[in-house]
Amino acid sequence: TAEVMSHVSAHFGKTLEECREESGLTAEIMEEFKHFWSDDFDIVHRELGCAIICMSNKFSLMKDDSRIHHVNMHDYVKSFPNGEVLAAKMVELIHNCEKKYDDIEDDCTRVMKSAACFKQDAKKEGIAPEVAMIEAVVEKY
Ligand code: B8M
Repeated sequence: TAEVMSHVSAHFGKTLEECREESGLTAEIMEEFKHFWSDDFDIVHRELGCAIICMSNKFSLMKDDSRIHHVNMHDYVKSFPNGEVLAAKMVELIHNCEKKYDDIEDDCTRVMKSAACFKQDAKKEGIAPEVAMIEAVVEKY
């Protein structure tokens, strides 16, 4: 659900600052991770893909090939309140998007494209959080 996704996003987003320098993601491109979900935010910068890889690695959510680690991702989502209702769906949506862009060799670009696809599909499924929902839970983490 969007509620669970707001918790996952709030927690995951805490690692953005640690990853800014190595990913080259400037505050101009993305100020805070919650904006990922904003309708006004376009996922078009390769640097965001680099940042998501760096952030995922803080929780071992990706394998060495920068593709999602299905078991770790499932467990991570499940660790949030009511997470079990979102875990399988989230892994399925991300994996489906990864497959679409599997031919892109550059890891950062492929992850950025997959993330844009995931955002779009999560919206379609009604599990995308509003930015305000993330703001409401961000202080819990
Ligand atoms: C690794 C995802 C962590 C979940 C945080 C919540 C939303 C953020 C979205 C990132 C999209 C993940 C796409 C990863 C594609 C991997 O090939």
